[in-house]
Amino acid sequence: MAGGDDLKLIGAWPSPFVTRVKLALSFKGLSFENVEEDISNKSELLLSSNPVHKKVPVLLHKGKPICESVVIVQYIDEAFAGTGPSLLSSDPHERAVARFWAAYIDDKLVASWMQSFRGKTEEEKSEGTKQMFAAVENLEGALRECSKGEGYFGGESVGLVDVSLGSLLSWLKATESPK
Ligand SMILES: N[C@@H](CCC(=O)N[C@@H](CS)C(=O)NCC(=O)O)C(=O)O
Repeated sequence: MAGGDDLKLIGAWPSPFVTRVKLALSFKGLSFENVEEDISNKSELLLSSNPVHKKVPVLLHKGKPICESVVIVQYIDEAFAGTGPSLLSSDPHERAVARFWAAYIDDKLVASWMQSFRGKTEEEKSEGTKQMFAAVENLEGALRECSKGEGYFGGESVGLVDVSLGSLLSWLKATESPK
């Protein structure tokens, strides 16, 4: 594995956003030091590395912090372009489409999903659920188009959108209705 001491990930294991970064590091075959954060008692390292949002994940590369999971995944792909598979296409249009859907996942799917269980009223929750299903439908259409009949949003190999969406599987399990 490449990377070694140069990469330190400030994370918290239940976070799907942290999982995104772990998936990207793993697909690229990069080793890293995992720094588990207590988000109810944030460390000085987290606060000084991400003073704007004060959230995990933060990746430290040679001591320099990079924040926001989707930004970090793209950084990993660029900074370690010669290592492992590419998570973004070499084609600018395909890259733009992947970034569009990665943003859609956070702005529409994650936001409505959170509303479906954190909404203040039953109406707010059910509106969240409705919007979440609409987002899933749009993503299914996008998968059909982007995958070109192969298994992934990235075509025949895993890419930014697969990593962004795949990281949410733990949440899916956790929020599934009991049978
Ligand atoms: N948009 C951010 C979201 C990160 C995020 O929400 N992290 C949560 C853990 S799942 C966090 O650090 N929460 C601490 C807080 O809100 O104070 C990303 O993609 O990295």
